[in-house]
Amino acid sequence: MIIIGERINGMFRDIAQAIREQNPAAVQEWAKKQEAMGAGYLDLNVGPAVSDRVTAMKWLVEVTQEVSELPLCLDSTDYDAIEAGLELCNKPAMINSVPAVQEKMDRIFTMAKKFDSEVIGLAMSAEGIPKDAESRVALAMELVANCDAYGVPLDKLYIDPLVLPCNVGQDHGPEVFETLRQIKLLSDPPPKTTVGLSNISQGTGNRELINRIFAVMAMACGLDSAIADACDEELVEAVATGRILLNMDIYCDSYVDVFKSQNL
Ligand code: THG
Repeated sequence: MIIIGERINGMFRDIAQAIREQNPAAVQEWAKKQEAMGAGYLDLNVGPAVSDRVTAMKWLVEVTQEVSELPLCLDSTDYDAIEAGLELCNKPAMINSVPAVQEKMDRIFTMAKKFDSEVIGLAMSAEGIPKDAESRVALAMELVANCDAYGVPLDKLYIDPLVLPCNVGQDHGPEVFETLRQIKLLSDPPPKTTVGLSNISQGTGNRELINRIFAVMAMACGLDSAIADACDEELVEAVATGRILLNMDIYCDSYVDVFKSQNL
């Protein structure tokens, strides 16, 4: 499983302040730290408090690329901000995200084709997030069909079944695992999968423990990547170990260090 580092997000106070003051220090520090811990991508999200999201996203892309070569995952519901960010990316990036809503898929898959981007597709419609796996998989199928119709290779599509905090949506957990299993049967090649891992523990105690256990359970159901806390040492160790047990990496005594050095 690939970790998409979640920390450059204006939801965190230090990043919100960095954007406000146009001071790159905190952004660049987190970029380097997450890369050193083995993150394979860096999620960039300007956060909820920014008025000019286009300018803020462009700035995040620029200052992040000054210190890291990792591919970026541009995280916004503002597609103008995503497009402006993609113009500046030095290498193909990931678009985060698009729901199964036709006019949004039209714009995002056109953009993905133009910029050779990967795309995170959300298992939600204009009506919201369904609970049962069957409905989530049906929305995933719409995303697959549109991805294909716009000529974007299916292995560039990541389906996110959408994870809710377990203290409010506990009954969604098994549906998310079942959705992950079924997504791999949708097409050949199948789409990849991702989740916002830290969502599962928002507002709970034992956050790191819940994140870690959810991650390895989801890996066993076919989870390919997660937007997650790359700086949580024990999470990284759990993911590296999961990769060994799923025979995705070859065992050696130093496999955790090898995982961190690879930015898979
Ligand atoms: N799917 C996709 N993209 C996503 C999400 C998703 N992007 C955003 C989010 N969800 C994933 N990223 C985070 C980042 C931080 C937290 C949760 C998810 C988090 N933050 C602390 C909190 O809310 O308690 C903030 C604490 C602080 O302010 O210091 O948990 O699901 N495709």
